[in-house]
Amino acid sequence: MVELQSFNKNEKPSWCPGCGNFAISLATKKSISELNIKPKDSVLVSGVGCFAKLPYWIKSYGFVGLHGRSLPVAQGTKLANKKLTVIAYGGDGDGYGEGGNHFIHACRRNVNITYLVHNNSVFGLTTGQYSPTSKQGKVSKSSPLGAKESPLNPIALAISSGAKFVARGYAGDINHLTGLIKKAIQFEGFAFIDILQYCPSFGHDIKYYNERVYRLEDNFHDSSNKILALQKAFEIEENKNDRLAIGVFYKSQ
Ligand SMILES: Cc1ncc(C[n+]2csc(CCOP(=O)(O)OP(=O)(O)O)c2C)c(N)n1
Ligand SMILES: [Mg+2]
Repeated sequence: MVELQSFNKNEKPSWCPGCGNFAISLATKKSISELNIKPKDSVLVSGVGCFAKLPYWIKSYGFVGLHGRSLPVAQGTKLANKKLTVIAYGGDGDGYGEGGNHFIHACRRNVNITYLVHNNSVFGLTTGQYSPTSKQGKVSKSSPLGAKESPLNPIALAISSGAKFVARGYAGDINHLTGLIKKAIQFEGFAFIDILQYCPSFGHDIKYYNERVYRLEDNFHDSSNKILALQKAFEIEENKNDRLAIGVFYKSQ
């Protein structure tokens, strides 16, 4: 039995009070310990952003790399030692902007790692510029007249790029997120989870997400059907009530 406490460190995280990163960090520790994986057998790899500090504060092996480049390091780590549990972390800016190309090809390549993207819809560390997942019209320091681009759809992009485990989690539902991360780690191949993350300083608050998030599991979604999964993925662009589904959209093995 591996205790959750064995992943704890003494240093206190420097994230803002109320940041969704605390919940994602806890869900990571819960998932790994509940799967009986020891700190010495786990490697957490990140890039650059607020999210990217996560490996500092979890007792395991860790690598904080370049902006948008966690995936090449994580895939290389796994290829060098297949016994390790490797989790790569991205931000919506880091992973979908700067690292977008790595994301597409990691989906195709299907190396057996887990990829968690902390999606707060802003460049948080650089104080709130609009990001690839910000809504059209978002007013920010870098888009004073409103963002012109339409937002990227990470779930649809992953499915159409060949990923075989594609899910969306929510930082405000730690038990559900822990369940998803455990499934992703157990999946034999590249497993991707886009995680909705509240950002009290620059993005949406927890209330915004609580009003919109619902569980796919409660809606009889068939995650083995790629077309249905894509249809669900596009719901975010079409639904008027702004509902945000969480759960496994697509899984094929
Ligand atoms: C190549 C490169 N470009 C830009 C930056 C500046 N930079 C540092 S953090 C960051 C934003 C990160 O945003 P995101 O990935 O969404 O993570 P968050 O801070 O929101 O967790 C940027 C643009 C950098 N460090 N390196
Ligand atoms: Mg971000």
